Amino acid sequence: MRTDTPPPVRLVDYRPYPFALDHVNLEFFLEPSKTRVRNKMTGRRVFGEHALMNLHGENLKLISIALNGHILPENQYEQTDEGLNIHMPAGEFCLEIETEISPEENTQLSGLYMSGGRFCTQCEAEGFRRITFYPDRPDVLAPFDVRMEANKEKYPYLLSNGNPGKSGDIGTDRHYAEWSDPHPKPSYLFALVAGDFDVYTDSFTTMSGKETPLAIYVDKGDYDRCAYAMDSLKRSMSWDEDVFGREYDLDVFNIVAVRDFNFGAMENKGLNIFNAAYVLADGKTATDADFEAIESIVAHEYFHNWTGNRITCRDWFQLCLKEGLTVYRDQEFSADMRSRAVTRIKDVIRLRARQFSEDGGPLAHSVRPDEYARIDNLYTATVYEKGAELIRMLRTLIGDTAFFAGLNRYFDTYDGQAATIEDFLNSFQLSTSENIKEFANWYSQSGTPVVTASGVYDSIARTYTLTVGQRTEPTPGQPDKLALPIPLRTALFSNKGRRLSTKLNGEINDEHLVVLRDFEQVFVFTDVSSAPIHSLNRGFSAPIKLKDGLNDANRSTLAAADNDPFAQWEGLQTLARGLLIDLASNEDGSMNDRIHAFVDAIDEAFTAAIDDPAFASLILRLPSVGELIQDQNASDPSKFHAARLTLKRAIARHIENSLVATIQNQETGPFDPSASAAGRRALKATAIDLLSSLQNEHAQRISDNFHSATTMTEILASMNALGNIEGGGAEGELFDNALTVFEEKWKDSALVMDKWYSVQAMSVRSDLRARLQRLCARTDFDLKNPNRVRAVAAAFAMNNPVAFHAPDGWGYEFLTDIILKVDGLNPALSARLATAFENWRRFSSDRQIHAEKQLRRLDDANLSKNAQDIITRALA
Ligand code: 0A1
Ligand code: ZN
Repeated sequence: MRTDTPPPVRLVDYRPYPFALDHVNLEFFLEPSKTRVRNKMTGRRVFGEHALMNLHGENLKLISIALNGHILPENQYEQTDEGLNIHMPAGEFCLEIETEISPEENTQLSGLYMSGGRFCTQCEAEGFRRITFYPDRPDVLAPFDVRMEANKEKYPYLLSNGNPGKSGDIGTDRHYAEWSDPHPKPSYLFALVAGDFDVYTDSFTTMSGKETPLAIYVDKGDYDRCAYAMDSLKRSMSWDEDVFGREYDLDVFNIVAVRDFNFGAMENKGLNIFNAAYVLADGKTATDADFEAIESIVAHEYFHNWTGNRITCRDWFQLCLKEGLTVYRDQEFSADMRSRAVTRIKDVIRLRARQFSEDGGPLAHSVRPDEYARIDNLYTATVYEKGAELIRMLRTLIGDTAFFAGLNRYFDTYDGQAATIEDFLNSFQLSTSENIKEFANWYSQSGTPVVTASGVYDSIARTYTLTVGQRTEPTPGQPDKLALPIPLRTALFSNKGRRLSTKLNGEINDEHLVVLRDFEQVFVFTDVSSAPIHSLNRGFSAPIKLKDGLNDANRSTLAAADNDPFAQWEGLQTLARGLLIDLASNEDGSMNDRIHAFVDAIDEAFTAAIDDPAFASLILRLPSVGELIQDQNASDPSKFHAARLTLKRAIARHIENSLVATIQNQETGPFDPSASAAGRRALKATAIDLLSSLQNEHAQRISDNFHSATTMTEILASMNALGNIEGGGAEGELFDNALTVFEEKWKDSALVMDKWYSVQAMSVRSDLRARLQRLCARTDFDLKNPNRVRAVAAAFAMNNPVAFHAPDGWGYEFLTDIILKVDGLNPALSARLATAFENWRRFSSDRQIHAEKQLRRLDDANLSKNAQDIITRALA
């Protein structure tokens, strides 16, 4: 075990930087093995008696330092593992530092690195210090001027933040370009790209009439796969003007797609850098999920221009200030572009899968934590997704008018600055008469509140007394929990399924906002005409776990009657969850009546939803194994898998004809990426999945569908289904045959081949271990490419719980082997993979023994600080 764990970074230790930078001038002499960086910072000491200036620096070769035009003598500065400390005079300064770096040796993909022969950068959170010595903290803002010089033939495009300036040739084979970003920014938003690309261009005229050229830079040959990303960008720009009143603020906007990237994308000012997987799409190579992700990530990065760039974070504890708000904005955008109900359902599925499991395990932390060991590990579902839920709740609590007034006040007050959550909340407090003081506790308290509800009807007084309580389990470092303000959109239905108009707090309505502020509270509805069934947390108005005290019959009534599609879906999910959990521990057939009742309820809702195929497909979706095991102890994922299979079979048998007809429904005409066409394909994919639960009965049909399908969504759905039809013989051959055909067709397209890898890694079949080993031995399995590693390791560990948690521990061992190999190359990636162990203590004791063995193996391996942080917390 590591004993030299460094002390954590603490929010209470925040101190403003004593120096201000007025201007930064960067010059790059780009060579893959030796890039020279000249950094000229002008500024002043703002306060403080100590004249020591701390500059961060990592993996840099220092060439020279000059202060106010003179070479700095060595006794005037000190170089440490973390950077430079320089003795500075009072007043203004001009500091010039020259360093050398080796982009081609940078496999961490943080700082300046090479991808596909091109230079690119990733500076958030602390990558800029791998480029030059600098106060690499988000509260030091400066306007940047950048000059790049490089070989002209190899790197014809030279890009950076802001607006383009002069460019020209130098001698015969080199050239230069200058960029100037007038908006003061922190170093994490710096970006540089140099290389040869296909360039897809367009333009957008902003609300004040300014025509802004837009460009997407992609690998040569990928030009035809840019249209959807460009269209998404233009729709995002327009939506941000319409809904939030925010206009773009530079002369150009550029996006660059790179093959090797640790995350989805990065919002660098005016020069967003993307993982190519979230830019490139066409009707042949991309699934509808890809189109949807591209739309939302392009929007997300663009929206950061205001929420993150114009107003940034004072320190990294405030990360949710930009991320939670920006995720909220991109979710609203997707809801407006697509179906609001379907978008909300998908957001909730994701929240439950990723954030609830994080919040319930050893890696739980609050949306704004008090301390962290490694900043890279704070880019979590909690900061992003729960952070977005907090914004949504705030809006529900204070109403639309105060919400937009508060947001505008925030933009007006903090534009050009680095802000805190307090600044943000204060902007809303000044715009509403609601007291939102307690709301701040949502930011500091971790864990998912469990809300319980029960009601009593008084037929004489015509009242319904609803008792609602909340409890949050202890989480690491937080044994005692506060009561949080929880807004619950609530409706009452008659037992015939009619929505009742009732009175609460003097207001008559058929839906009320019940705000639970204490640990337990009683709400009395009056004018209640008959014994009601309550429907709580409609639209998932709060990120909680609800125990609403209803029985299956109540739920079926609500599911059939509710006109709110989210509530209807949620009712069926709750029904399914209860049934699956019971089914997993009852193998004796005693559940048949409940199964039949459930299948009838699903059939009714499905038939009613048939005109909205996207929604209909979600009606047919059962909670995932990952979701089902969350609240269980000593769990065995294979039992939940078997329970799901039983229920899927029952559904499939019941609506078999309709599912077969859905599959046979061939689309004609050119590919249509719209939400409605995607909805039809989603339903088809669900039909394929359900029919595959009947094993070889429909295997041939699914295989035929694979061969005749024209869209990637259907092709992948068929391959997935074949992968899960267990058994050797013909069915196994159908899967392998499909894989061979697919590989032959797409072997030269890395992003498509990632799907080929993932389908196999996610398949539940007895030959999986050997299959995974074969995959990892292939020459195109590149440990330096995060997409490829994730296509195998993350797909397996995060999306194949049955195999990953195999009782003999081979899944844990397989992941550990990969983490050990990746860690030396890319710590951000290995740490992310290690989070798959987060809930290891929830599993059966045999599994825990194997998981712990592998965690100890990792703990002993002297891993990177990032990976070690995850392992230490998982083992604590
Ligand atoms: N800020 C970017 C993505 C991002 C994620 C993690 C990072 O470092 C660990 C850095 C950037 C976004 O939200 O899109
Ligand atoms: Zn973001």
